[in-house]
Amino acid sequence: MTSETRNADNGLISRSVVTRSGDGLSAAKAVDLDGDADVDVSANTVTLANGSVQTTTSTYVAATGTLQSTSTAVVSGNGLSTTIDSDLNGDGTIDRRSTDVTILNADGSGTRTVTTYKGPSTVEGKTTTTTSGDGLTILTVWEALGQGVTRSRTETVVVNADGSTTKTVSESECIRTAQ
Ligand SMILES: [Ca+2]
Ligand SMILES: [Ca+2]
Repeated sequence: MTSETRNADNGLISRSVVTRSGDGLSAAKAVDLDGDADVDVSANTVTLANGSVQTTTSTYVAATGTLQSTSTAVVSGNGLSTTIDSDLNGDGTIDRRSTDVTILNADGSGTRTVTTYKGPSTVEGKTTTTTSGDGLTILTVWEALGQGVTRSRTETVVVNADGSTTKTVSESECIRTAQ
């Protein structure tokens, strides 16, 4: 499927081409942002054997067509886990990684953990949000692991007898000395 934007003189402004595989498990999108027929952004989506969906987005230098950056996102089949690997300078080495994982418990409570990395494996920061089964208590903990700072925030909502609600927020910060 091709979609184009043209100016009043019918000159090409931009073009986007989407190609899907016959089995529907993969799709490729190529976008020419400036109408010069060179692809500036491409996105390839493929469904992996375990049901996860992987999308690789690449940007290209307009003048030379060389690879500028790549970002690969993998979303689990149930949607509860996302990993994004970014190669910011197109040299094939991952510069940033982030993961976003949600665990749902039988009682309705859940924990979502978002972790950012420098490079593929050095943890930079982590945010953990725990929500109670009734949804009335939310605990958020921030860890800046490189700096040894942890901050937390607890939000509790109480439903009063007259139907009104009272929300209590408490925050704390703990600065650890470097080990
Ligand atoms: Ca172009
Ligand atoms: Ca890189």
